[in-house]
Amino acid sequence: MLKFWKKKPAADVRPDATSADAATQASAHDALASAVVDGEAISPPSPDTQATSEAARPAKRSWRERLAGSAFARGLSALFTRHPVLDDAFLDELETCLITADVGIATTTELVERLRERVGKREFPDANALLATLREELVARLKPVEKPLDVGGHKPFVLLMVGVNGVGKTTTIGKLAWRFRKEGRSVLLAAGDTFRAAAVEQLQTWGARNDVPVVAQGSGADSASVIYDALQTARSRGADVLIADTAGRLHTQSGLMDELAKIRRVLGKLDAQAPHEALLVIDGTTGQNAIHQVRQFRDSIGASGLVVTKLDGTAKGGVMFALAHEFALPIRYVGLGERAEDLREFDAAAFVDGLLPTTLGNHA
Ligand SMILES: Nc1nc2c(ncn2[C@@H]2O[C@H](COP(=O)(O)OP(=O)(O)OP(=O)(O)O)[C@@H](O)[C@H]2O)c(=O)[nH]1
Ligand SMILES: [Mg+2]
Repeated sequence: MLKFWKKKPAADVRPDATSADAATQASAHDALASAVVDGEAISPPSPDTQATSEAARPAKRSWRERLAGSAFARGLSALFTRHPVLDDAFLDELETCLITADVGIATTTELVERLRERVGKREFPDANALLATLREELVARLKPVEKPLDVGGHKPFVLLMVGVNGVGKTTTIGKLAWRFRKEGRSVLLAAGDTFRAAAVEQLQTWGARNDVPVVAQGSGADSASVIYDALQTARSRGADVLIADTAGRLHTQSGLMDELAKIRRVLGKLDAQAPHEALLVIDGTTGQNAIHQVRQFRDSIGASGLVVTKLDGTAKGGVMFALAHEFALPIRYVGLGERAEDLREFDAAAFVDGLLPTTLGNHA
């Protein structure tokens, strides 16, 4: 039986949620003798400044634009261009392409075998039909982890950022601060990376850029105490969201992993449910090692959601499928570049469309 699939247009988009009305005002500052709070008040962005800065920004880049350079996208594009006929050689090369892109053996084998069976039954009249099916199959594997984060359920909603060194935790906090402010939420940041003075400054720069206060103490301070103080401040000021930075740590360093457990314990004294989300940041260029990182951080500190960064760079892209296959953890956001608007809510269809070639020409 022949089946025809209509290829959907490449969906780039899910417009960013925009402002609800904003709310919170700074109120009495509570007793935080040792903490420094940068920034005066927690207030929504002024509509004027927002409009001007929006107008000055270049247009938001599409998922395809950002993902086209990945080994996955280039591999698939080359594959469909080179193979006019859907035969075993095509499927073998597809298999290699998926494995090389870090999709993982289990998912790749399952996916290619399903396609092989259908090619055998001559279900695909042409490469376009197979491409459409491949798209559906890939989207289906990512859909279960496409679960946007709702920060509206608690006030303040406490987000704890964790991950190994250099994956993009602090940058992602800056991007999230921008996003939440744009949604009209009041935000407070906690400089919980007390290892390096530069880490505090980096967070303060993002805070200043987004007009968001930062609670910090000197470097060398106890991370849990900074974050505890920040939660007290967030409560007293009626902030909507508190985002806490932490130092990068290897998942194998048990002492440092204990520090995260301590942060959790200490926060729990103020709010038994805090942190409401422990976001594990994964560098998309890491490949299969990402699986070990997620397992360790999930088991030791109960990471509840993922952010996969740097998918715009040399990332192969396939790690998203490996993560979705291995864990049921929601992928909340993906980093498609270094600018604030390059952090996107994860959208399975937009991601897959960004990886697949648009047109195949006249393959038959
Ligand atoms: N291309 C690209 N670069 C990113 C992305 N996210 C973060 N980066 C870059 O990655 C580098 C490290 O980012 P940080 O935010 O400092 O990483 P970190 O996890 O806080 O690092 P430590 O605090 O040292 O553990 C910076 O140069 C960021 O600009 C992304 O989505 N795409
Ligand atoms: Mg950092």
